[in-house]
Formats: sequence, C-alpha cells, structure tokens
Amino acid sequence: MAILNVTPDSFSDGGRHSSADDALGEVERFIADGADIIDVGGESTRPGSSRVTVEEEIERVVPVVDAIAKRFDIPISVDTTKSEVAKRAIDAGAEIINDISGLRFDERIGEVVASSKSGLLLMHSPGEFETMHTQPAVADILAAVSEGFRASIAKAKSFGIADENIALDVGIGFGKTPEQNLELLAKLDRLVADFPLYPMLVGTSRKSFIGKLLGDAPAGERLIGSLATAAIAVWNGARIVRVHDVKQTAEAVKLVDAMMGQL
Ligand code: 7PM
Repeated sequence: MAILNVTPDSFSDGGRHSSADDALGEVERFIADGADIIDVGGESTRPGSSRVTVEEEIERVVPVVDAIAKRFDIPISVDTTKSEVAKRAIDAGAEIINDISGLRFDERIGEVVASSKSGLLLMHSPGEFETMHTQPAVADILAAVSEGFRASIAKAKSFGIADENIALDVGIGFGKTPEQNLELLAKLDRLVADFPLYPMLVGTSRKSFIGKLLGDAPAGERLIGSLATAAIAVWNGARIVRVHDVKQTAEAVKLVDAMMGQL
C-alpha cells in the first residue's frame, strides 16, 4: 500500500500533492514500483496536528481519488475518520476506507462501507483525535490492541459488513511507546493467529520510533530502518505494508516472501 498524502503540511513530502495532476504522476510511479493499493490521505494525524473540516478534506481528497480512478486500474483506499468524506470518496471510485479510529470517531463510516460493500481497514488507536498520541502507555499492548480489534470488528459486523471486507492494522506509532511498537512487530504472529479471518496491515514507514532508535534520525533518513521493520512484519504474518518507499519495500518483501516459501 503506497502512501499518497494530499495534506499541505505532510511531513514526508512537503504536501507536493495538493493538485490531482501532481498526484497522478506519483501514482504512476507507485504502480511501476509495485504498489497494489494507493492510500489517499487528506487529514494529517501527526502528533499535534489540528483537524480539518469535512469540506476541506473532501476538497483535498475527492478530486484526487476521481482522477486516479479514471486513469488507473488499482484499488484506492482513503485514510479518513469522517463518514461524509468516506461516502464522497467511494462515489468517486475508492474501494477501501482506512479508518485510523477503527469506527470509534464516526461510526457512520460503518453504514457507508456496508451499503457500498467496500473494504474497511480497522486500525487500533487509543483516545480521541487530539489525545491519541499522548495517551498514558498501557501495561500490556498486545492485550490492548486485541481488545480494540474485537470492539472494532463487533461494530463493523453490527452494520452488516462481511468478514471478507475487513482488514486489521495494529496502528504503529498511535499512542504506543517506542518499545511497544517494537514489541508489536516482534510478536505480530500472535495477533495474526488470534484474528485469522482478517488480513493484517502494518504501517511503520518513516515513523518516529525508527528515528529514535537510530539516534534521532530525521524522516528522510529512516528508509533502511523502515525496510527492516517491513520485512519483519511480513515474516510475522502481515499481508499488507503501508509505505512511502514502494520500490525498495517491494524488493525487501520479495526476499522475505521467497524465504517464507522455504518454510
Ligand atoms: C504525520 C505523522 C503524518 C504520521 C502522517 C502520519 C497509519 C495510517 C497513518 C498506519 C493506517 C503516517 C502517519 N499511519 N493508516 N495513517 N496505518 N492504516 O506515517 O499505520 O503516515 S498517518
């Protein structure tokens, strides 16, 4: 899954994709590099960022989704926690909603996904939008993520969303200590075994726990750390990795996949 930021304040690419034209060039490269899904995001969830309005988020996301869907034959997911954005994005051609709140912020995303038979990615995060990066650390992160998954899956199913349309994501970096992010990656196989019906997604790309472990490396110097974490995530059962550096990750994962074929 390739990350396409359409936020003006995006930390990783300086918000270069504010227009649909720029985004199309980037998507063309992502596809050539081996991406299977394009994840379009119009609201930054970085620590300390403020919310954008529904109108602003629709204005950023919908024209880009529309342009990608018209030009390319690749599934599009939309990183949003707002049901109105989800609805408009699906109407424009998105097939998956990536909800970092796991249906906690706006559960009407469940209605929108159910009625359109779209895919739903349920990510684990604690707290509210403003507090999710400053939550007190829990004692047992595996138990907390499992509990969050169970609640999100139950809510999704209450809207009539089929198991086959649900995927899970441990939510690396969302209200977790650097050690807890590492623990989730090291023990991911247990969560995968506990939720066998749902493909597991992991997003570590350029995240701050990697920078911290490498002596405060800035985002631009986290590629090799990101590749190491993506490789381990796949080895431990992740079926999808959400990344900025598609070509490099696809190569790393190809080697992991080949090794897994020898088990
Ligand atoms: C600033 C800081 C901007 C952090 C963006 C981010 C995930 C996600 C994000 C994830 C899923 C980023 C994050 N992370 N959606 N959206 N899983 N499903 O690094 O791990 O892209 S936002």
